[in-house]
Amino acid sequence: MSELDTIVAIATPPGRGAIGVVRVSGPAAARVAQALLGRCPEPRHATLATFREADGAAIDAGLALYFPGPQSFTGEDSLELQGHGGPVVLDALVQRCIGLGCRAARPGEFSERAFLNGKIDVAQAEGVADLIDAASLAAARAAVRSMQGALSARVHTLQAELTALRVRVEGAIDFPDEEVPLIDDGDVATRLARLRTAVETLRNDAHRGVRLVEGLTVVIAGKPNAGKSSLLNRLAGDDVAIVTDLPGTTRDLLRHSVLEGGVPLHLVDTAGLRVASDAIEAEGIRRARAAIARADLVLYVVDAAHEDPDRGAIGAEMAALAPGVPLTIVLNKIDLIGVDAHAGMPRSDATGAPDCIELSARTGAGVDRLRARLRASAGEQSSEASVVSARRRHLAALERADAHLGDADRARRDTGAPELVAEELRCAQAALGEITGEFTSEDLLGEIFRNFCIGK
Ligand SMILES: Nc1nc2c(ncn2[C@@H]2O[C@H](COP(=O)(O)OP(=O)(O)OP(=O)(O)O)[C@@H](O)[C@H]2O)c(=O)[nH]1
Ligand SMILES: [Mg+2]
Repeated sequence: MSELDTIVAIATPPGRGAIGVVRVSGPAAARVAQALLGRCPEPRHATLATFREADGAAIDAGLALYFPGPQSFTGEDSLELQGHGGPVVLDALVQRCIGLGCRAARPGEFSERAFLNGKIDVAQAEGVADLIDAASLAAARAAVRSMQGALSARVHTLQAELTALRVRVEGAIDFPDEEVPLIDDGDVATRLARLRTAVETLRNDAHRGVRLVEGLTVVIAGKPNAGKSSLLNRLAGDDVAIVTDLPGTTRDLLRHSVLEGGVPLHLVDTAGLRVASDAIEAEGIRRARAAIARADLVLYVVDAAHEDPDRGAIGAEMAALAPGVPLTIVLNKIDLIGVDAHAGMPRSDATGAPDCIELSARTGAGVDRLRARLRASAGEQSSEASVVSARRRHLAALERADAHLGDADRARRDTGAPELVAEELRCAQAALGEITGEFTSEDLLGEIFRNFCIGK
């Protein structure tokens, strides 16, 4: 890729619309404006103009905006043409720009140039893409925070603390003959502990941000015949799973995704938990337990017509499988026990016990309450101002940074050798740098921007 060519793309979605925007960025932007409009618009002033072919024929008329670099999104000279949003006219405009020496932009190339010119870092560019893709208001809010640099700022704070720590530790390497202990142990230990806590906090917030984009995994668990598959079918609004009155019907994990309040929910139906009667069921139950352990939320279904559940015991059983994962007990089959219009009221008698929703998967009574509960859990984890939109790769980088900090701490304790501690700190800093793109390989950068849309 030549940094010096000029790129062009349609920035509005394909199809017909009131307005269509064509974007040009690169050194030829002013020359393109001159040829296309007869003059280059005054910088940053909306200018009414006719967009013309080489022979003078009008392609369209609309607003033209010229942004001389570096005061533009990409940091380069840029031209924005706001014409009418028809596919033919927009294509004609792009062809005309190509005729004037522009090249059709690759997906994400405008953002990539903004990154290469230091206008935004990679985490911010990803925030822009996440904002465009946001499926809920909460996801959009988190994306705006990342786009405006909230995630990057927190990474920079960690970087600054790491730099200060490295200065101390590396200082000890330079004076190997000193009699004093090489590392002022107490100070380094305190700073390391503080850093690890900060990385952990950011990891938690980033994790919630990832879930906003990727959705929540909701695992439906319980004893055989409780009505788990019936509940999946009810929530899916479709006959997804086999339902029979034979206990042990479901063996495999069955996945189905729905949108609830704009947040994707990945529902997982599981085999009933009991002592297995054969090898197939045993494997099903093993998979059910593994799914529960990875859940973001567990719905534990109980056949209320046949059982008065011990909520404390269920809470303890699920907590052992999936520590810290929220649990809702679903009292199913209330149609059989004549529970009336109060169906679905969350019960809140025993304090500390998991919340409980009464419903009938067969009739649908009370299911709205459950949906409201699911929306709440999807929303409550996201409305806080600390949640930033984040990607798996950010989480992985934070995990690596944390592991290196852990190794640094161990090296400090076990050997006290400043070289070893310094090396781990350097690695931790490099891992953090991947989030903002400081230390990201070109391949990975290409991969990140390729997933953006054209014209962005
Ligand atoms: N009356 C009534 N019957 C229900 C309700 N929900 C499920 N059932 C019945 O209960 C039986 C078991 O339902 P399933 O959905 O297969 O239960 P499951 O928990 O998936 O069972 P396994 O896959 O064997 O673990 C079926 O006969 C269903 O029709 C309900 O709300 N009311
Ligand atoms: Mg089932």
